[in-house]
Amino acid sequence: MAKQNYDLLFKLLLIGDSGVGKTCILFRFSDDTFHSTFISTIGIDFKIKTIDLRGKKIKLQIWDTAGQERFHTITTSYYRGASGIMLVYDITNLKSFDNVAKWLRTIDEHASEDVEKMILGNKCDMENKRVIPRERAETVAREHRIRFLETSAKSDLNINQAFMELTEAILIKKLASRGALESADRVNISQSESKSLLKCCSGY
Ligand SMILES: Nc1nc2c(ncn2[C@@H]2O[C@H](COP(=O)(O)OP(=O)(O)OP(=O)(O)O)[C@@H](O)[C@H]2O)c(=O)[nH]1
Ligand SMILES: [Mg+2]
Repeated sequence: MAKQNYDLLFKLLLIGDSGVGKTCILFRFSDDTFHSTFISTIGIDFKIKTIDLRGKKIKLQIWDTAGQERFHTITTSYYRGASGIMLVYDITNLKSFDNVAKWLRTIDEHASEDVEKMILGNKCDMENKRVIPRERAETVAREHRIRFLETSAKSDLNINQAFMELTEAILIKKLASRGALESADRVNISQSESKSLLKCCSGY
C-alpha cells in the first residue's frame, strides 16, 4: 500500500460574492499564478496543497465555491465537511462587504459549529479604488471574533499568511481537543485503576 505522505488532512472552503477573487486567491496560493481575465466558477472546484507547519505535514484540500446565487444549494452542501472557511470580500466593492453578514449567517446555518473562520478583504493593491476602510472591516471582524487580513492575489500580499494563519488555528484547536481527550482517558484509567485497587483491597 502507498505510504501516506502527510500527517493531517484539513478541508478549507473559500466563500464570498462572485468576482471578489476567491479563485485567484487559491491559484496564487497553490500555483503562484494570477489571471486578470474573469472566468466565473461554475459550482465548485478544489485544489490540494501540502504545507509544513509546527513540524507536521498538513495536506490542505481547498474547495473554491462559486459566488453566484444560482449555485447556493450545491455550494452550501460542502460547508459541513470544512474545518476552516475563508470569507472573501473585495475592498473596492461595497456590496461584497455588506454581504459579509449574509455569508456569516450562511456559515452558521450550514457549517460545523467549531469551524475556524477568517475574513479576507481582497484586491488591496487597488488603493485608489478602495471603498471599505481597513478599520471598518477590522471592527466587524472583532465584533464576530473572527481573524481578518487584507490580501491581494494580484500582488501576492498576505495570501500565504492567510492560509498559514487559518491552518494554524485549526491545528491548535485539534491539538487542544486531542489533549483534552487524552487527559480524559487518563482520568478514566485512574478511575478504573482505583476501582480494581478497591476490589483487591476490600476483598471483593
Ligand atoms: N486588482 C486585483 N484584481 C483581482 C484580485 N483578485 C482577483 N482579481 C480579479 O477579479 C476578477 C474576479 O476574480 P475571481 O478569482 O475569478 O473571482 P471569484 O471570487 O472566484 O468569482 P466567482 O467564481 O464568480 O465566485 C478577475 O478578473 C481577477 O483577475 C486582486 O487581488 N487584485
Ligand atoms: Mg471563482
